[in-house]
Amino acid sequence: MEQISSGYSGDGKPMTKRLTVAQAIIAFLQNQFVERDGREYHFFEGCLGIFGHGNVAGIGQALEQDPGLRYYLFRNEQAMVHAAAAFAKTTFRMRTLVCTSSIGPGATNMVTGAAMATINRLPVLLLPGDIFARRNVAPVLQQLESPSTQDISVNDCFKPVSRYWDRIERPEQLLSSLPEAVRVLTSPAETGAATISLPQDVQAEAFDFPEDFLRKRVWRIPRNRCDAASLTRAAEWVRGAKRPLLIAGGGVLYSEASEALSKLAQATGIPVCETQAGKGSLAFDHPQQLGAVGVTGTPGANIIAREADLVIGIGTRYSDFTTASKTAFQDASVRFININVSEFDAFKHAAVTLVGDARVTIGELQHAISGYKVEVGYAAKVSDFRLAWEKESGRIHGIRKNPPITQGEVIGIINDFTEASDVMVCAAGSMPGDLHKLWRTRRPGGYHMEYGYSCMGYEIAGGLGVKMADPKHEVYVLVGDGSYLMMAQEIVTSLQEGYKLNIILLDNHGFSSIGGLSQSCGNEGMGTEYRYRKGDQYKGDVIAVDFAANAASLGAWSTRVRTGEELKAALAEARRQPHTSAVVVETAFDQRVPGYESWWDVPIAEVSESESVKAARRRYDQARKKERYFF
Ligand SMILES: Cc1ncc(C[n+]2csc(CCOP(=O)(O)OP(=O)(O)O)c2C)c(N)n1
Ligand SMILES: [Mg+2]
Repeated sequence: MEQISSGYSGDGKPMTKRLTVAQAIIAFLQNQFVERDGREYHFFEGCLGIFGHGNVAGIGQALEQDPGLRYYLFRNEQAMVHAAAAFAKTTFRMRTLVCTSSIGPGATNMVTGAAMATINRLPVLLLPGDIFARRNVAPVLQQLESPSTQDISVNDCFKPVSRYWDRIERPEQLLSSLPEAVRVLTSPAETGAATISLPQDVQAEAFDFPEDFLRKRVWRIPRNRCDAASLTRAAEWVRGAKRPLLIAGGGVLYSEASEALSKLAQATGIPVCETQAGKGSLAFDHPQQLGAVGVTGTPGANIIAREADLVIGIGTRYSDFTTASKTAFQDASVRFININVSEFDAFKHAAVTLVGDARVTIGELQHAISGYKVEVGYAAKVSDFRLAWEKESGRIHGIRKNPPITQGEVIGIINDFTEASDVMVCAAGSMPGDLHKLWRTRRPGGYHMEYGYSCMGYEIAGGLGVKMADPKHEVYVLVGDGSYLMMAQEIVTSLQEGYKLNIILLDNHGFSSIGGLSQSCGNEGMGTEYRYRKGDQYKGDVIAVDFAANAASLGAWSTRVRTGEELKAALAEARRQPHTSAVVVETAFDQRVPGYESWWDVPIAEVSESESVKAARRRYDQARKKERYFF
């Protein structure tokens, strides 16, 4: 049994350890653990970083002296945060990584990553260096000065994108700040980016830290139960429902509630659809699984949603992609029950709020409605939609075109090639919509999509974070040419660390997604293709970037393919490779997987000289009439 210390030495003085602020942080972080369902985890598994004068002598010194928190050298600070968040997502938020940066640009490079982590509700601890607290040598290199205050630095930019923000001006502030940061990070309802700004001089200052502060601490991740009266009300609503629908969001996965959801769906026959973050909550072939819902949804899920009289949202924040910009639910008297750890999300759509952990609340709801089953006709409709979608997705997977081949075919080939234990990683462009519909997910965690922020550049860095969290899985990173050009450099880090990634780069010479969107808004796709300038426009030849050579130059094994057969052979070769590989496949820019039974609010110019824009505006005005408020 662990000794409980009185915290005092024999002579009555508190036991302390003289450490620098940076050394104390590194010692403290190593001793933070979380526990859920009787399993205990080290919460901070390592520290990703790039050193500069703002952290090398402080945090850098501490990490070098104490290798207990393993250091990983990255190539771009934004990518560090992506990797840390992807790591946390892979572990269902039970473990995460710390990110250290220098001051100035090193710090602000992390702001985009912080926003991404906070939006996706993923814990990451950011330790940007900051300007001198002492101030006498200001302005220091990379300091942004203000004539109106000395109490500001570029690190204030982290405030709106962090769930916790602090600046350590005196060593003893750590004693209250660090535990508060870990409380927020380990809170299922509050989690996101926690940012602790560390002035360069303060990092190196010594202080007598109480030994108790540095002792092992275990944070219990609770499975909170919901309010009993609300549960009774919710059960009444379910019993009265003719056309209920369950929406599985990311919260189902983070709570590891897939089995509970599967049981509820099977016992009641209530169909389940999935958001991007919730995809994989149920296996693709589960009898109640309707697949993706919303803008990028399947026909069955969207028709059932349109007609539903009761929507039970679990762990979803109802983004516009899920609600089809508030047009998805059209039944005049549709009502909502929301199961969510976060009160903020639970109250959306004027729902009955079951504020609690998804797994226990699903179980309690099932108990409260025991005996309830949807009518036979409704169950039959759900299974007809399932069969129809199997046929339609099979058709898209099976489209065979001469090169350049279609994205649907590429997705089908990769999906068939990969195994249940593999992980597919993606984030931005036209692939997320296609994958949401088409990818046949076989286990929770097998589908890793960053679509809260849909941040171009996440893919390779995120894939690395996934691999670091669970190296026994093969990781398949699906990345567009646009995203690759934004952030490919962590290929080098993957080789440095021996974490293998299977990258598949779909080269359609530009932004197919935004090109399609531009056209659907009545425009001509200006600025969405990678072509040489010709006069005022980009109408010259395609700019032939040699992506295979680019990936090879960073150290990856790479190859270029044009047909489906070549792709299959390349995937097999990549699998045999011991290190990171990149398979570059040219795909058609304008052969897109269609949308089904849904709509997305992207406002169209109210006045224009273009006939196609005017027509798009008329369609838009019509479609917007379906947007609803729920009171
Ligand atoms: C950092 C960032 N900048 C801009 C966007 C807006 N955006 C969304 S998709 C996209 C194009 C992506 O191009 P590519 O990766 O080639 O994918 P494709 O659309 O061709 O499938 C852009 C510019 C974004 N999501 N993220
Ligand atoms: Mg592209």
